[in-house]
Amino acid sequence: MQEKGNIIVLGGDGFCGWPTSLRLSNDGYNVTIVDNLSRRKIDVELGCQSLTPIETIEHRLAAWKEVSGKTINFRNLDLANDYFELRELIAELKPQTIVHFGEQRAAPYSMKTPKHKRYTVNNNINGTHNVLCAIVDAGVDVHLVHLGTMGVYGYGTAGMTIPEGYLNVKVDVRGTDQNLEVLYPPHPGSIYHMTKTLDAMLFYYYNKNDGVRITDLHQGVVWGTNTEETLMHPALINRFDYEGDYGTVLNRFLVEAAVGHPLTVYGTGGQTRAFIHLRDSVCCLELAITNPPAAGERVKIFNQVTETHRVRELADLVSRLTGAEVRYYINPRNESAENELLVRNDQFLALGLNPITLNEGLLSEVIDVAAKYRDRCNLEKIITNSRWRSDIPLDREGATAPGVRQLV
Ligand code: NAD
Ligand code: USQ
Repeated sequence: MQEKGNIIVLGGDGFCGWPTSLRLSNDGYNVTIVDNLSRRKIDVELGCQSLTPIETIEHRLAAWKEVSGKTINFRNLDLANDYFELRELIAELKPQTIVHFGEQRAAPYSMKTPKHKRYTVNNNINGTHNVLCAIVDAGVDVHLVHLGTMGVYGYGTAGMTIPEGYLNVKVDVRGTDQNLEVLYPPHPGSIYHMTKTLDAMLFYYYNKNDGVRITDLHQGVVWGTNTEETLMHPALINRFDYEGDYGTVLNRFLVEAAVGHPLTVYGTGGQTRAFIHLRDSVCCLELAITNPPAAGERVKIFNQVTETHRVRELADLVSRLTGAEVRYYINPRNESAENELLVRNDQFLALGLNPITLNEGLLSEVIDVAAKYRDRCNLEKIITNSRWRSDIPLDREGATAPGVRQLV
């Protein structure tokens, strides 16, 4: 395969970053992972590990070399603090692309305590700003591809379809309507989501002032666990979060079903969210990298989603497939109980994305992984102890019907 140039993957040891790093290496890029392994340290803090037994980064990279013959380099740097090392690395490698997964990404973790709120803001905002500042400081023309979130839009759309980043508005200029395109108004629902809306402002500024070429990917909830590459060797296995802070809804339901825990629907389960399978997430990254913005182009924004689902419908689907009991818990979050969600994703479709949609085969694949490692599941860690406000009660019991335990 033809050598394609240098790519730095920030946060390349994580759930989305690891399979993406493997794919880019397979594609012929010379990949360097930068990660401070903070996610592994948070496992220790939470007293809970990935459901799948993940190897050390050194063993992961050795296994990749063994099966693919390719080398992925690794640098242990903290994006939020190791500015000079990061700038030197960018100046030395002159990467064509930097992919930025390196943030604290769990909304419940970001809401646990003031310490966790401050950590999330310091880590994510300083990290993103350091990356942008270092790109300009190093004087390298880099395409920065950032993993953002659908949560920047909020999930209530007043019946309209959410556009890809920019909204057409009409303004009244001395009695005449004029059309304007503005950044979609931010509407974050957690401290974590708020950091992503602030990232967007940093991108806007560095693109306008310094001409940094940036793509911001507004990704939905990722589900699944394997990609072609992570299946190539047992030591390449991807992390699989299921506990109350980092586990995301569909993967949690699939693990809960595998270990015989009731499915944990929050509130009425009327929340509708956008989803994407991990394999499509990796595919979208490849498409974003090979379709960079031109010099002088504004920040490119893609909605990285393939479908939307309502939480209680996902629970019912998993229950039908597995026989698991569905339980309704007092929602620990401050979010709309019921919402519709319509989202555009035309840009990735136009670039050739062939979406993987929810199907029983893929759900069963995740259930099989969950069943294989069920003995590693710490049942005590499934119910979250994080909540959006201190007056929201923690609910460890749940109820068999929506509404029974709702707050009045
Ligand atoms: P993850 O927590 O598994 O991975 C993030 C990685 O970044 C970890 O390996 C962590 O150690 C590293 N990191 C964090 N702060 C760092 C710092 N200061 N310096 C160096 N490394 C640092 O998360 P993920 O699920 O892979 O998510 C990656 C990105 O994708 C995040 O930015 C997240 O917001 C976004 N995203 C994820 C999902 C999802 O469902 N997982 C959905 C939408 C968007
Ligand atoms: N939910 C349940 N039961 C659970 C877990 C979650 O009902 O056991 C509900 C939540 O209340 C929420 C929805 O499911 O309404 C989604 O929650 P989630 O934990 O799956 O996802 P979220 O907190 O939004 O965060 C995840 C990722 C984050 C990413 C975001 C994309 O952790 O990094 O940015 O998905 S999005 O949701 O589109 O904003």
